Amino acid sequence: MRLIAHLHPLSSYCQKLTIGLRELGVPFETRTPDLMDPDARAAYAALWPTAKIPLLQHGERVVPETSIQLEYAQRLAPDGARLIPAEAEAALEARLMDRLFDAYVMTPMQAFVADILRPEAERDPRALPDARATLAMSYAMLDGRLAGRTWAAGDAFTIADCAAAPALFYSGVVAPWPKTLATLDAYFERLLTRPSVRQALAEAQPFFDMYPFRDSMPDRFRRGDFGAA
Ligand SMILES: N[C@@H](CCC(=O)N[C@@H](CS)C(=O)NCC(=O)O)C(=O)O
Repeated sequence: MRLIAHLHPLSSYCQKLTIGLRELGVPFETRTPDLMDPDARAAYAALWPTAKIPLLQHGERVVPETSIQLEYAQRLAPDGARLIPAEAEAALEARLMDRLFDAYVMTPMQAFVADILRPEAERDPRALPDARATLAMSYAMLDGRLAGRTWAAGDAFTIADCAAAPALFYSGVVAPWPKTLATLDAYFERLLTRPSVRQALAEAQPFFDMYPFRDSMPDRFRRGDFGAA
């Protein structure tokens, strides 16, 4: 049965999914819904009411939400590859870090995009200061928690790293972390060496012109230079 991923390569959560699927070695096909077209959007929302991307379809089954999608895909992985460790404590740490990256990096990062796309009169004056404060807290928390680790939850690359790579890629554009957070900075550079991450970013690069903060993006990324593999 084919696994179909509805996605757009520029989207951070879609990158989280494709990074994870490739880490698991699970083959998938992609479809890009045209969410600006009312009929296409209604058809997409009929699959799952939030109409968020990405969405997974596996036969009759519709799987929403990236963390659940990756847990579902793990069941399909050949060779028993895992993104959520089998051992209970390690699994908790991977899930916790996945939640931290989603809730406290992705969410405030998305606030910048939502704000700039909104008509000026509808902008919430608290939105960006709050998002900046959340990111500052998160960066410091993550810098501490990542100490001594290769990947977000320890020695193994997990679901948390799938979340971390696109979250930090885009949050580093809208609100760069201070270079004094050397552990976080080194972790981000390590993520950029991972083939699954590089592939997701390379797939996004042709669409960077659509990204509202493209002018703040480091030149190396705009050029599609994601560092030494
Ligand atoms: N919690 C969701 C978040 C998905 C999400 O926020 N997707 C964004 C793209 S990165 C989206 O669909 N934005 C379009 C919209 O909200 O209409 C998940 O993990 O799948």
